[in-house]
Amino acid sequence: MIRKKHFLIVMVCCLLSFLNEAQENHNATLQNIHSQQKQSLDGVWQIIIDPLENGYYNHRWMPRDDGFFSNKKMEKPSDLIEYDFDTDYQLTVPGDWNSQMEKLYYYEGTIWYKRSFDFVPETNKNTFLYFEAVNYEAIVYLNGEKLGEHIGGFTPFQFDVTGKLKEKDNFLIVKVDNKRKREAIPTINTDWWNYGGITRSVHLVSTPKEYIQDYAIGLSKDDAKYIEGWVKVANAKQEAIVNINIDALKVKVKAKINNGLAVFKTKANPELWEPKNPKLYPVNIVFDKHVVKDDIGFRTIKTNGSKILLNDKPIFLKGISIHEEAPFNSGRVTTKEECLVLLNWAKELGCNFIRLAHYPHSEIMVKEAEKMGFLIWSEIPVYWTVLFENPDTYANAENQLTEMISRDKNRAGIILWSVANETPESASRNEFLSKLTKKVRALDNTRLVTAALDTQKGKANQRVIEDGLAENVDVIGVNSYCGWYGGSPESCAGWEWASKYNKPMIMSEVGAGALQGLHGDENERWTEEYQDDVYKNNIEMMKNIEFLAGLSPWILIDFKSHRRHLRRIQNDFNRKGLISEKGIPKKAFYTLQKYYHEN
Ligand code: GCB
Repeated sequence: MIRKKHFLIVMVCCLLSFLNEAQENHNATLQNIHSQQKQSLDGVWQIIIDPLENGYYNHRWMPRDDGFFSNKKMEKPSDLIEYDFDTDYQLTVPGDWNSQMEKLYYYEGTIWYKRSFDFVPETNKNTFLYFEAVNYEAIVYLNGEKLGEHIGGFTPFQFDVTGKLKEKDNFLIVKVDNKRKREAIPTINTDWWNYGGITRSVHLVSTPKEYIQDYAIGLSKDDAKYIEGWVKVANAKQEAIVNINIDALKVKVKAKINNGLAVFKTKANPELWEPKNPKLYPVNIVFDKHVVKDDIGFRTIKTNGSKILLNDKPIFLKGISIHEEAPFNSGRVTTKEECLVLLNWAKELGCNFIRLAHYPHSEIMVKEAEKMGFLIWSEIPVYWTVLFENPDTYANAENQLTEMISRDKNRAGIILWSVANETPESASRNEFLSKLTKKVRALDNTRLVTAALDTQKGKANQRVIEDGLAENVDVIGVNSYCGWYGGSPESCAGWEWASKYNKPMIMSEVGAGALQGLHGDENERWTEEYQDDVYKNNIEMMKNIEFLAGLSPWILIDFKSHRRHLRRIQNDFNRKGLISEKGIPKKAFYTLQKYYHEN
């Protein structure tokens, strides 16, 4: 028999640290689609490469009403239709186009994707078309009708297609455009490959008519004896009940819906999630016929002076930065196996922390990392010199931030939301980024806010962290390339750091380039010995930074970048990886590993 106390629900809406996002984010996509009834639209798609966008614009540069989305076919021999998806090229989804077809290696522009499919409609169900990510702009059409658009290459979006699907021969057409734009997020200039395409999976997700749309569940920030959260139910009757069951903790909550939202707070005594014991509890959220299952970890994350506290205990973050670059073949990561290869290398290195740079990685990457006990830094691509004065640029950044937090808010592994990387100081930048930090707190005040800064001032071997944004973040990320972009490697050990802020600092980037297999003198750039020397000296430097709470050197593996032209060494790769793109560790890998194992 279930004892009465387990039904105890404390309705303290306004005090709940978890409630904010439910109120702030009205357009949230379905939470945790991987636990829902779905049909995959992955596989081979027909494509048309359209650099002039004449599938969209006519010769007067006006949008056509008979664009490629109408999927016209010749009916009689005299017809003039200058495209045909079904006899054109093909690409696999998920996947970037640059690494699937030689002629698309450098391509930036529009490609039209088409996929036909059958569907078995069920009465009393809703259907959503869900894209895990498309880089960068997507315009989506179903059976010739425009469903909508999405901007931003790394976060999910969906359309309600209930009642719009036929049993046979539906055709879905997506115009994907990865042209870089000055006002975009990221902007024109980045140090990674602009992989275009439907880079992550596409699904049709079915839910009951009254369905669980979203939820946030975690340990109470202010009182770790409680689990609290909210469940958002679409089309629910007022005062209907949502059940939240965590059997292993004997938690059985019945929460009443008020204006679509069921808020709860209940006593519980979970084993706390931490890197050495990444305990996740199966949680069942039940509303009428709709059941969503998740595995949720419970922990708190805070700062105290220059310390980061996990479950109220100081923790030093032994990290590594990771791009979403596939091991062995490069290109975008598309499978769980590839995620696991990257994560296992980080484990082997001795990490308890990963910085997922420079944009939100896939949901599967985050979930696998959490299962393996990694603390995670997740960020949006507000990178270098974006147009800080432009309100549309801000709106775009805020939207990507909201979508990132919305998708991953139930992941105990994520402890840091980062709003930017290496942005140049100015009044407009400070305003832009402090607005973003406020937005993070409004959406989720249970985690820490950070940004990777490169604003250090100082002469000779003195470095002072001084940045208008530092006041606004909880944790200061510092990117510093002593021994590579400035200073000789041996000078780094003698660098002394000071901070104007009583806050933790993470050395969010530090590193040097080396071509795996190239050996020589430690003064010779690009050799493994040079890179190793930079690591050794920077480690000595970091040992003397009292307010250092962790590091995430740059970077786990060599990755493709349009900025890296030195053919004999770089061959389009940024060579700062500790592991080559073929999976072979360089000397510095073992140096960092030794440091992590000894500390
Ligand atoms: C940085 C950037 C990172 C680059 C790296 C480099 O500071 O944050 O995206 O890849 O330097 O290798 O120059």
